[in-house]
Amino acid sequence: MVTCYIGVGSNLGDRKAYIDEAVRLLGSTKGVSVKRISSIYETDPVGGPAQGRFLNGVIEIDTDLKPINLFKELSAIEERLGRVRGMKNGPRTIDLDILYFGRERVDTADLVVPHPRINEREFVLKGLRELGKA
Ligand code: PH2
Ligand code: MG
Ligand code: MG
Repeated sequence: MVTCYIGVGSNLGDRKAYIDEAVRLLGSTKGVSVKRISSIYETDPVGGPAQGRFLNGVIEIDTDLKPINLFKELSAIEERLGRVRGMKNGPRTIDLDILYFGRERVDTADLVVPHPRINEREFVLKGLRELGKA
């Protein structure tokens, strides 16, 4: 069992509803239990095109999955919640990023953990700080 931190973000549609539904789907994923959720806060978009403000937060989970399988489950939830992959850093109904996976390091074409941009993203650090991870 490994404790992981997942960054969640949304800036399209009913942002809070997408985040709530993502947390619910994550909690019903086999091999995952949701432990704590930071507050959900509004942030200005960083990078990408001109786009609406985000709601962001951080979710703490325990998991028995391997990092790549957790990544696949997160991608399936994104797809189920209408995520359409367009422009890099563009607007999205839901984004679920693995920030930390215990102390593990992953460096593959599909997945890099810890997330390489944690320290330059206040919208992620805020949630991690609340949960005592930054
Ligand atoms: N995600 C990005 C790029 N920019 N800005 C904010 N405020 N919140 C995000 O979640 C976010 C972003 C790429 O995933
Ligand atoms: Mg992201
Ligand atoms: Mg992402």
